[in-house]
Amino acid sequence: MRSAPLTLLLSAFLCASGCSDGGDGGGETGGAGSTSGPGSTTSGPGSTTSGPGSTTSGPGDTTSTTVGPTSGSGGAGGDMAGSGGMGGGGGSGGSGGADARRIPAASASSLKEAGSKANPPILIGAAISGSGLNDANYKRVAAAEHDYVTAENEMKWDALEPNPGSFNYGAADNIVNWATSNGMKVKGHTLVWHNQLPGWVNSLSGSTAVEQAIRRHIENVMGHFKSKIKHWDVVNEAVITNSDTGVGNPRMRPSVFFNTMGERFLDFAFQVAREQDPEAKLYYNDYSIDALNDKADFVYNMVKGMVERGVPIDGVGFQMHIGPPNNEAGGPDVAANLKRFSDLGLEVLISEMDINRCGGVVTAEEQLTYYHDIVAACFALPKCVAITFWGINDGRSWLNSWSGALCNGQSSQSLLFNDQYQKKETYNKVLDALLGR
Ligand code: 9MR
Repeated sequence: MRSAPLTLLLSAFLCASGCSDGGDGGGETGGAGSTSGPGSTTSGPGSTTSGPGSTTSGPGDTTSTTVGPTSGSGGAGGDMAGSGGMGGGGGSGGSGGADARRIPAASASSLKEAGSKANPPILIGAAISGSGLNDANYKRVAAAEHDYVTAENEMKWDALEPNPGSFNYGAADNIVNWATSNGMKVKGHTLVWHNQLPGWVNSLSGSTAVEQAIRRHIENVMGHFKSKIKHWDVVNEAVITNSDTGVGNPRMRPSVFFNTMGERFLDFAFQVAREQDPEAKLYYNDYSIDALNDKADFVYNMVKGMVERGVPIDGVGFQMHIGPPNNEAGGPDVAANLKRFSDLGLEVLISEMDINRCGGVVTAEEQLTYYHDIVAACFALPKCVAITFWGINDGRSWLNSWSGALCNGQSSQSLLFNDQYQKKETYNKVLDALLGR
């Protein structure tokens, strides 16, 4: 891995006023290997032949909000901004336009304070698990430092609709109610994903049955949470490459959705979501698209096509799982990559960040550099509206037991707090970046 902190910082700022697209990244050919992503137990054997293309149209409420710091009270895109609007700043935020910068707070004693006082504000999130909420220290740190929540597993299809048309909201409600009672916003994760699907969905045959299942699921789930959740990961991880690092032969991922409906399942899901809630922010979310590589290029073109067709997509989540089994993005490419998506008029989000130290692939020094510089790259873009970390403390990280993450039960040391919930040096680097230091 190459680290170039100065270059990245410069690049992040220069890119805020214009970087070229492209770059094909990568270079290595991916292994032939399995294409399982961070979580792919599924997908049919399916062909990788492309689907029948995309019909589209769409009621396209393309209110897609271009954000800009000049929007007076709005901040980063309508409801994305904290309830405080422009946070402590109160100013107009500069001259506006695509090249406008975010102005950092002068000081802050928590991550969420740094985020909410920036102008425009930026949400600071964490993946929250139901089991974590049984731990008082976990809850204390989560609420003190974050103002945005993603349920780690409790809002996936298998959890919410284990049998056709039969919905279980108990575990998800617990997290959502805890978040809202602590003044935190919630992002629903995730409506249409090949993984953590109940068996009955994978057994559906024919595009009509799959369309009906998608529609019922989205309408019911978004309807249930309508008053509390205004941000949704509508489609998750629809693209694969030969390697989970985002390199080699990018293509649509075989799944019950793609295999029956073709690529138009994406447009369809976003259109149904928009019909269900005209005000919600609707996101596409994926891993190993963090820097300039084969997968990021493919997703860029896919999303660009959706925007051009008027599909109601509001933004893209860059999961930012850095280190095994995912990409090792850490350089200036992250800034350039986020910038090109933002230039499509979309919001961008860092949606699941962690940096895995297992296997020694990422050194301690590189981890600190990456935490700082990647957060700084997002912060430099007014349309980067949220940064979510995938967990609170190292001891509970999904990576510790994930095959491919090289941890084998040891701590991935991947997050901002240690097992005693003390702040790590990684925390200080993130706070520095949020304060423009
Ligand atoms: O962190 C989640 C872990 O507990 C689950 O076992 C896993 C199963 O797929 O999903 C993890 O979260 C994933 C997220 O929902 C989507 N992006 C990749 C995340 C890490 O695998």
